[in-house]
Amino acid sequence: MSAVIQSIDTLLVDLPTIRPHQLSMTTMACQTLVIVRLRDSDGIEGLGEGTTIGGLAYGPESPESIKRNIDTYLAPLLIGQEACNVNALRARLNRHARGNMIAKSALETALLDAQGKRLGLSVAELLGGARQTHLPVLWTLASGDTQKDIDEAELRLEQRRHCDFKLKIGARGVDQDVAHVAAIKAALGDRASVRVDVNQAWDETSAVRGIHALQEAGIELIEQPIPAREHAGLVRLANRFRVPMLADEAVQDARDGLDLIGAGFSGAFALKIAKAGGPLGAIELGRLAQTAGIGLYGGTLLEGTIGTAASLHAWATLGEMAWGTEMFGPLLLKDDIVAEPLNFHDFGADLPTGPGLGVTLDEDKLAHYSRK
Ligand code: MUC
Ligand code: MG
Repeated sequence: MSAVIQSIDTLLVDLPTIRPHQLSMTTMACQTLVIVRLRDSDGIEGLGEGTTIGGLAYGPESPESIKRNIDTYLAPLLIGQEACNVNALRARLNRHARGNMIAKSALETALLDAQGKRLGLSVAELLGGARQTHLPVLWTLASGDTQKDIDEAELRLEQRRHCDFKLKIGARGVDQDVAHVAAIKAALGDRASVRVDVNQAWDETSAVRGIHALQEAGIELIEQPIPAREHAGLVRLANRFRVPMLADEAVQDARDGLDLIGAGFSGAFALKIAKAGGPLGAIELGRLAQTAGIGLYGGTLLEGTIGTAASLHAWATLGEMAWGTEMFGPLLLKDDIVAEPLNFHDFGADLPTGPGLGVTLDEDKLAHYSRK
């Protein structure tokens, strides 16, 4: 079987969110998807997607830089190459281009989608096989208003859509944030697991004060309380508190994972295809964590359906994750660009069935939401 990569097109797709999504670094009213359409000489098309949060608010790649860097540098490295060997193509991208992990993730997703379609296998099957077909999915409460967040959580519980909630904090003072989180936990009680994501907003002293109060309030997991590069501080916090720490921005890929494990970190790692340059790198980090006894969490960079499906296929190969997943991205968006949305029910999402990602585009919607 052989095919050559013929063309790679990228599109910026702007989709409004269902409500403002308030995070420590920005408030989102819209999400921009960078959609990749890769076509091979045998007529097969692979789909990929890259997203970030709030332009340059979250990290060094913006939707516009992802598109430009794929168009100018990364696509030319792939065009004309044999399409079937994703490992070799991934190595080629990494050899010739540094960083740009979200752009690489979008391309790797498209390569896997195309190869799965070619072989008649789902991406999870291509990656060795799924160990779960319905994955737990939490919901993020980030309206910025305590009562609205409680009402939203009650609705999600009633719909049996989510029973785990992550609260985005760090935009306000520590005491205000703690009061907000404690009020939500008190309202939901034992009916829901409540976790927080500080998105690097605290220094270590504030973190000690904040985490102590959050632990007392019954919060179950503390995500990235301090800046990404402060590995030693994160290890100190993990050793100091009973409530576990979840490393997110601190652990991009297996290299970071090894550093944290070597420094004595205990707790959990958030895997994201966008951080690790695609599903293969995220699985490498996942396997390392499993070997070291670190809990797993399937993370999102608020991808739409294509990136979310790619992540679900990757997480499914890892077996049960101690902290479930947050693959709710498509539910935060007012509309979708795929023909059949993912199926969210009973506190989780079904793994789409193949071939490839198991996702097809709605061409009218894609045209409607694409940036002109
Ligand atoms: C992050 O930092 O975890 C995940 C959920 C959400 O609302 O933002 C993301 C990114
Ligand atoms: Mg996070």
